[in-house]
Amino acid sequence: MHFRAAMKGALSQAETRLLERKLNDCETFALTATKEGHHADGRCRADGVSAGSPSTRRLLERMPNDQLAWKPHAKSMSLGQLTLHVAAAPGQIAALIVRDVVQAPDFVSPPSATSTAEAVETLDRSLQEAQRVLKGMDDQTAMTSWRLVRDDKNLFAAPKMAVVRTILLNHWYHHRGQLTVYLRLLDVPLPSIYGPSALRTQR
Ligand code: NI
Repeated sequence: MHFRAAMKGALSQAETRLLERKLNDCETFALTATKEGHHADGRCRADGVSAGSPSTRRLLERMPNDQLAWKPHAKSMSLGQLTLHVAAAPGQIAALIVRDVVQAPDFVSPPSATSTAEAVETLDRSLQEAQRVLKGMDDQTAMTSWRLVRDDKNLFAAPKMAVVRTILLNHWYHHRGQLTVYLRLLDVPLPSIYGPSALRTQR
């Protein structure tokens, strides 16, 4: 609440309403996940995805088609690779969560988006898939164990609910933040995500 009060003085009314809505989305999800544990229903889990989707779509729409190969560092993903990863991740990870045991993928040279339009279409399909999976996941299933293995060796195990929170949602938000830095370095005007960007008038 102190955070809300502090932010209110610095924002316009419209921006305050947007921030309130985002905070409410996040708090609803976080409180249900932590206080009620297994009583979190599939709809709430899916809300975690839908809360982030309009701002992610606005971001992807701004990816410049002529900079797909650009990268901020030799070891970084290219803009096209990062954009496609942000677009595809929710659906791909949801598809993995449906299963109980998953073979670890090889994390080598991720594919690149070939255009802004492809990235946005991929995001739309990916979010539909993630929401379909999460809405259909009942509480009992959400608390069952999910395992990542390589051959017969366990690499990671956690309740499916925790995998949704960390690998599906937190990981997605992490890469979206990374993408905002790429676009900033390329001088692309950024949309508002959690409050106004530095270029309020160019949203
Ligand atoms: Ni990733």
